[in-house]
Amino acid sequence: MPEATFHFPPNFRWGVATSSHQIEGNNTNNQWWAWEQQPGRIKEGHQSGLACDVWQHPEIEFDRAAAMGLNAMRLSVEWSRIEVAPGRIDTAALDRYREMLKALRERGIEPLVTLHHFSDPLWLTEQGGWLNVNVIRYFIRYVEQVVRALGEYTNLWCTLNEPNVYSYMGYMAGLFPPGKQDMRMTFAVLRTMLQAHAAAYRRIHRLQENARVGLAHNLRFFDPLRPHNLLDRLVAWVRDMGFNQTTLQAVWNGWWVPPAGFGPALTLRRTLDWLGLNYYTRDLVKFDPAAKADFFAQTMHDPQAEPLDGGYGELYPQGMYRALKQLARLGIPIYVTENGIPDADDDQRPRALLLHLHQLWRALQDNVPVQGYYHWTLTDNFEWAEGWTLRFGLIELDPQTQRRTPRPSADLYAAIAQSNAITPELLDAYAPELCKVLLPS
Ligand code: IFM
Repeated sequence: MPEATFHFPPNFRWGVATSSHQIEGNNTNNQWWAWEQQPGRIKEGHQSGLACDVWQHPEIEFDRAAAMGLNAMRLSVEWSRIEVAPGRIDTAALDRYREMLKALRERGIEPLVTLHHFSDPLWLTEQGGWLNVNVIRYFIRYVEQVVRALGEYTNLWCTLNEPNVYSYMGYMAGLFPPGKQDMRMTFAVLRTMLQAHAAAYRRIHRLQENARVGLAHNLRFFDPLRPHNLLDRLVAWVRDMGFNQTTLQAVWNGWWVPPAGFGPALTLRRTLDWLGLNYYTRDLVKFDPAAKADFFAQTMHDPQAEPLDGGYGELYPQGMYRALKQLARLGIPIYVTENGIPDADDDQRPRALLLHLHQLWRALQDNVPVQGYYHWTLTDNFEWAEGWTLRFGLIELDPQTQRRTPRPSADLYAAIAQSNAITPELLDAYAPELCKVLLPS
């Protein structure tokens, strides 16, 4: 057996990532719950319902994570539970989150708390949501309450999850609430979200001296289908600007770039202590003169690549290395705040996990300052417009009975976290075909 082992740095964070609406259950006071009640919005008419019942039984998840040897967990707090009506704070909800963070600490797990992960209180939606610029003020008021209540147990904060996905899916693709298809609104929402991020960044630092504040950015690759075709390259570049670069340019360089606008965004500049990378897949992009509504681009997946469940994308682990190298230019710590694949029968996940982590390891060898990896996700949860049809969990969940069954990749991930390494034995046991690919002969 070959001997090479891929070691990760001491103190590397091995975690799982989750979000409130996807796991807590009965989040009836937010816009997603209302959206799920509308026929035709969610695949197969699914609803979040009790989700993973984490609001009532968080210890089930925490015990599982601790038993796996994980030392980190990313979770979000639910604005609609905490601020039940404008300015009306439910202190019992905040206490509940305090108990949760304490319980994590007692298990040796460091919490990374996301303040906004796709769900908005209904009262905010009724006031126009993120199209109403007052939202910045409301968001700060809520953030202040959360930081005061939970600051004893964490200093690692993620202001927003994937503002690019929230604005694109809700205002361009129309697949998330409020179901709009309007480019002007899309970028108005994105701009407001990033302004709220910057304001939250400052407020958190005022409240907590040692705070470490970042945001989770979904970076997706858009590669030209025909690399030498100038028009394919152009439309791929436009996609990359619209989806990836607008956010990064604003919060790092303090500059709005098209199509989000053009000009200074000075108050946003350098509002990151760290950056979260949510990496999943890539698209190939082809110029198509007929696709006017899609900015003359057709997107597809590489026919040679392994497709993921439910048309989610293609297996493209090299994207992990490319993304980390790209983000390394910022010169700040990076957390992989999400990565995983939908794979109900777990026939791809062990291999995918190993391949993605190997690419992360490669980036570490190039001195990219990656501090941790949060797998999406611990237990199957409510996958937004895809309902329960996509299963991202290391642990399988039957949402009806709440029965949990660990998939083989849960054991694999536990073994990696515990040894802080990918060993030849693990490769051999979980994906022997990779030994030839990854190990020196
Ligand atoms: O489930 C989502 C998560 O809420 C945001 N990032 C992508 C995940 C998988 O699609």
